Amino acid sequence: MGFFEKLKASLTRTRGGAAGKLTGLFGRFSKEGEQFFEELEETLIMADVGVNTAMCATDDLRDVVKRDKLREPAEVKAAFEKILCDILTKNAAEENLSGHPLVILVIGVNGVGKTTTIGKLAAQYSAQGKRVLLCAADTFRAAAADQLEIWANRAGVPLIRQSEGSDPASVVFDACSAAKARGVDVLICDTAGRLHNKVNLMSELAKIDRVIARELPQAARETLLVIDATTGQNGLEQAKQFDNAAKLTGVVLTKLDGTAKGGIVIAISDTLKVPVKYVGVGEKIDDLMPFDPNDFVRALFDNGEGQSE
Ligand SMILES: Nc1nc2c(ncn2[C@@H]2O[C@H](COP(=O)(O)OP(=O)(O)O)[C@@H](O)[C@H]2O)c(=O)[nH]1
Ligand SMILES: [Mg+2]
Repeated sequence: MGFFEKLKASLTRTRGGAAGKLTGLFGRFSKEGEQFFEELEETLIMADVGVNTAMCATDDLRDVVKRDKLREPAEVKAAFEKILCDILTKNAAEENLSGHPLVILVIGVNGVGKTTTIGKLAAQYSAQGKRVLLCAADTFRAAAADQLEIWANRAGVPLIRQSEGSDPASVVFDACSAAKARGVDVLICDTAGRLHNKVNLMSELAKIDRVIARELPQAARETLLVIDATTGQNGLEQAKQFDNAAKLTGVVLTKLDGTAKGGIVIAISDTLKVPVKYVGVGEKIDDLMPFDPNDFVRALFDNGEGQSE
């Protein structure tokens, strides 16, 4: 299955899924006037789009419908698809990934899928012929490095680790040295997800950041925040903490296969102002896909029964 099919499968899995509801709603546009907009806002909130974003998107549609005198459900739907696409693409930051090597720092709370995502990314870069190195900077539990090692083996790439409880920045230092010595193209660092103390989190990430900047000054840098789609608005709240602690370049939204409410993608883009770069749609090594806003919006409105209501 491709990105679109997998996404569609998850968004339409339940009868109450976001996709089916939205499509049905647009079919009733002309008959219901203002009530349509209220229902739209409600449906978006229920689909995890978030109150603010849902309100703004609905207001935008109201304006466009009025300005362009739209009457046909298909026109209104197309206008709304464009509004959602704009939200998803407006934060596509200027990429500056020209340096070498590429160093990807992967952050996020426990259990969201960081280690799994790193394994998937490693496999993708490796398949592109890049020399990949993984760094187990989640030193909080020995099991974390063990789990990353399993993924390193699956992806067929090497791993740098130290003993449990060692300083994460020191593992990153080792990994940077190894990256230089071995001519690595992509270094991906796993980090601990505990969030008990924001000051700790910030100082730990800052320290790791300084080590990378000093050891690999020519590196292109990427900091990916991993968010579990099934945690909805809670996940978004946690994400804001990480957004304050590190300069994010992108979001990976995992477990999209586990929710019928795809709206969280829109909430993230609109709230965090960073692009969603990848989505996880399963636990297997090839279950990570680059995020495509147009495909996503199309999947959100495709109820799997063609254009029927
Ligand atoms: N269904 C599904 N499960 C996922 C996905 N990504 C990760 N997981 C699962 O989520 C759990 C936690 O993943 P892990 O990588 O250990 O999270 P970490 O604590 O952030 O490193 C594991 O059971 C993974 O198999 C995904 O895209 N879909
Ligand atoms: Mg982990």
